[in-house]
Amino acid sequence: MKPHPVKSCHCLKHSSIIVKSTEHIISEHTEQTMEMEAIYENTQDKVGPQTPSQNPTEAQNSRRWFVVITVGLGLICVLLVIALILLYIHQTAERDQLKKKVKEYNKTLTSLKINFSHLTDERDELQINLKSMSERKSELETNFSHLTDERDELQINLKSMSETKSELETNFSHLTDERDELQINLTSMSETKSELETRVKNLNDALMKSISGSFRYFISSEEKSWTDSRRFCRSRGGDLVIINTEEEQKYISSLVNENVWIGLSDAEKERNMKWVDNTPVNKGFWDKGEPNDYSGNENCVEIIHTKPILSNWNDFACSVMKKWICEK
Ligand SMILES: [Ca+2]
Ligand SMILES: [Ca+2]
Ligand SMILES: [Ca+2]
Repeated sequence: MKPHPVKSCHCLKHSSIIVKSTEHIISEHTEQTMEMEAIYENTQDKVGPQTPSQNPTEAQNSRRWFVVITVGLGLICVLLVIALILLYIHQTAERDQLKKKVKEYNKTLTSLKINFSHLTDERDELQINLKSMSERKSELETNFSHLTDERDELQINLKSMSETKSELETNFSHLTDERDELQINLTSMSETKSELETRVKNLNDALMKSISGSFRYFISSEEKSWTDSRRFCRSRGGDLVIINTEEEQKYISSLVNENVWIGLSDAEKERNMKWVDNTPVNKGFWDKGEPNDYSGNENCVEIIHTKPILSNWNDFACSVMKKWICEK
């Protein structure tokens, strides 16, 4: 707070007026005194040395005036002192008030300094934060740039993959068409194969029928038990095939593409294999481990077409349906 200059000036102005008034009174009194002295001197000059015959009334009046003036001057001095004391008291109070205000100003100033220090610290902290945020911003901008580059690269890759996908889809479509075409061809070829197999079978049957009166070997196209197979061959003037030599074994093996019955069995006596003409087996072409009479129920012999041509015989259950070969 600033001191109150108007009030102070006002007080000083009053004091100055009082002093001036006092000076004026003193000045008037002095002039009056000087005038009286002059009158007194003139009187002395005119009258000469005072004599007892001087007018006592005038002397008494002069003394009375002197006393009055003196008393007035004394009163004025007393008033002046009182005014000075009051002025002193007033100024002292003002000074104390000003001191108090100065103290408050100092306190306020100290508080402002502290606040300023805090604000400075906060400003420094904010500057540090601003710097950190600027660095963070730069970092984020860099990351954003990298991400943008990666996004562009990914977009390029995506475009390339889309093109590849389209190309693959086109190829897939072509392959699908080719597959469908191949399936159609396969179906057609399967039908052709079935038709050709049927024709071959028919031709084989027709051939066998045409030579049934003088055939050497007959391979059936149907399946029967060993006994029924043999009955079929005998009904046509022959019997189930008898393999007498290795050459005949090779030839018969080359004719078949399925398992077939041959004219060999031990049905009459176990482990006494005999051909259908009751001749014993001179040389067998047995599969490994055969004949084994598995489960005690294998008395008729078959050729297994998947086995080697010189070791493909196997004894088997006679009731099983198989194709057969007749010999005449
Ligand atoms: Ca033979
Ligand atoms: Ca047997
Ligand atoms: Ca067997």
